[in-house]
Amino acid sequence: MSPDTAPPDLTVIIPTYREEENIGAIVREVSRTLADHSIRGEILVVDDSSPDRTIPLVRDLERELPHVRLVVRSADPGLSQSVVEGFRNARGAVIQVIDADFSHPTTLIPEFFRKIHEGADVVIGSRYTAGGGIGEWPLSRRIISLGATALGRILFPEITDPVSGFFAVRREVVEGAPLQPRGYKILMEVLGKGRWTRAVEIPYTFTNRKEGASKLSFTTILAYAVQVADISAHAFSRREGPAWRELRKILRFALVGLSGIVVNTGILWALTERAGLYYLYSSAVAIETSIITNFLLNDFWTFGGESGHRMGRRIYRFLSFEAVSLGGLVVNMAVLFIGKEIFGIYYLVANLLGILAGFIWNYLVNRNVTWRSLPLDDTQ
Ligand SMILES: Nc1nc2c(ncn2[C@@H]2O[C@H](COP(=O)(O)OP(=O)(O)OP(=O)(O)O)[C@@H](O)[C@H]2O)c(=O)[nH]1
Ligand SMILES: [Mg+2]
Repeated sequence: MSPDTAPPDLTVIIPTYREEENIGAIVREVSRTLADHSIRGEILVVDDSSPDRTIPLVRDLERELPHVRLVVRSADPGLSQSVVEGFRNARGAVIQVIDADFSHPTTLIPEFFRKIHEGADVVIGSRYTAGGGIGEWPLSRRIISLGATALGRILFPEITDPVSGFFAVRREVVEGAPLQPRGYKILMEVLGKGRWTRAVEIPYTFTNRKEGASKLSFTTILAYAVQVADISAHAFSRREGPAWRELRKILRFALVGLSGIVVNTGILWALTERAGLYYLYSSAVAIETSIITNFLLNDFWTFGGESGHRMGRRIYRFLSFEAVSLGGLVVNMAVLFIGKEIFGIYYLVANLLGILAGFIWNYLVNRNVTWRSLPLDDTQ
């Protein structure tokens, strides 16, 4: 392509490593989809020096199709690194990322493109929203995928598939963003460090690759956990953006919980020592009072800052909070019991684990039920 031609409207990045069986067919299929919808697009294949025939095959395609380009990388191999290299080389105003192995339906690309034009900054192909799905995955892969998704959803609760490999962004989202690509979960990095406000999801069903084996390993999972921690630290230091708004809720919720301990202890002491009440009666009053003060602080402070939709009236939120707190008590005691009786952990230590589990329970259920906000978009 000569440098003086107008830039394309869309860049489709296809990262590849050893994709000789798929690359020709996928490039042609994407190409046809773009032509069918009159989208002026380019296809950017980013390859990590595959030792198979991927590179010569794409070279042939480059000669045959003017809108196909190949970038060959020779250092620091990796899927995320390759996608970021693609971002740097992309000329389109909209950037789409898609796997080479037909896991992602190319026919949806025009819909991604349209959503960006309708105002979305990020469009995510989701396996976990209504209408989406995964193929025949073995149980272990299902569990790992769900775990990774759950971890990601702590920071981006409204996004059902924050680790999807099938997504599109407006170019400004990633341009100049301090991305630190590693591992497989480039979308998390984009959501954590890119500039965006509006994300939209499109359901799709993941199709298994026919050739080759999955590369998922323990190190992949570890790298992902490190990435989530890094994104959290980034959000914390910037104090802006969607991930920061979530982190702030978690921190506030924790502070409110600590204040509840003070209220609980104070009332227990006062009623027992000053009012001469039997300590278990004092405790009942102390617990309920701290639940009420926690609720009020969370309702006005932790979850009160934004104008998002909330479940019904305050009284319903309060009843929900009570029920969730009761559940938290059960979780706390169950972990204490299992830790002590089954794993033989010293009971005070087991109780700390119980408190942590109870906190996670309380936060997640209250965040997503008691103070649930509306879904991101009207598409679901
Ligand atoms: N450039 C580059 N591309 C990669 C690398 N690893 C994977 N890819 C490509 O990234 C896409 C997704 O990789 P897959 O191996 O299909 O990952 P997956 O879908 O999680 O696993 P399976 O399909 O089960 O193997 C494919 O297009 C791969 O060719 C890499 O290290 N560098
Ligand atoms: Mg795949």
